[in-house]
Amino acid sequence: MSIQIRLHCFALLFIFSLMSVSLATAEASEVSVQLKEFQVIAAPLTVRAGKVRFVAVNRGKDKHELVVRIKENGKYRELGEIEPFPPGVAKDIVLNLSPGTYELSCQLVEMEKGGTEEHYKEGMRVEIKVE
Ligand SMILES: [Cu+2]
Repeated sequence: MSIQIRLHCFALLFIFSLMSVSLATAEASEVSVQLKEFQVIAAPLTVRAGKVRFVAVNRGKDKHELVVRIKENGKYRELGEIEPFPPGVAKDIVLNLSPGTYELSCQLVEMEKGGTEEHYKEGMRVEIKVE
C-alpha cells in the first residue's frame, strides 16, 4: 500500500468515527434526574422514543439509586437501574425505550431507629412519558 492510499484510509476512518460519535449523541434524548430526600425531579417529563440517557444527580444527604420501570397493565416492570450512589455524584444510564409510561424511582429501604424508611413510600418517584 502506498503512503498516499494509507493516508486516505486514515482520513476516511477518522471521518467515519466522527460521524458515528455525532450520530450517537444526536440519537439519545436526555432526561436530567435529581434525587433527594424524598423527591425525584425529572426534566423533561416527556421524551421521544428511542435511546434515552438518564443523567441522575444525587442532591440529597443520603445515598440514592435510580430505578427505571415501565408501566404495563397497571404493573411496573424494571428495565434498568443505577445502583445506590453518594451525595454530590452524577451517574447515567442509557436505555432504548418504546412509547409508554415510565417511572423513575428510588427503592432504597433504610433501617432507622424504630423501623424502616422506604424512600419510595416517602415520595421518591415520578412518572414520565415516552412518545
Ligand atoms: Cu433514595
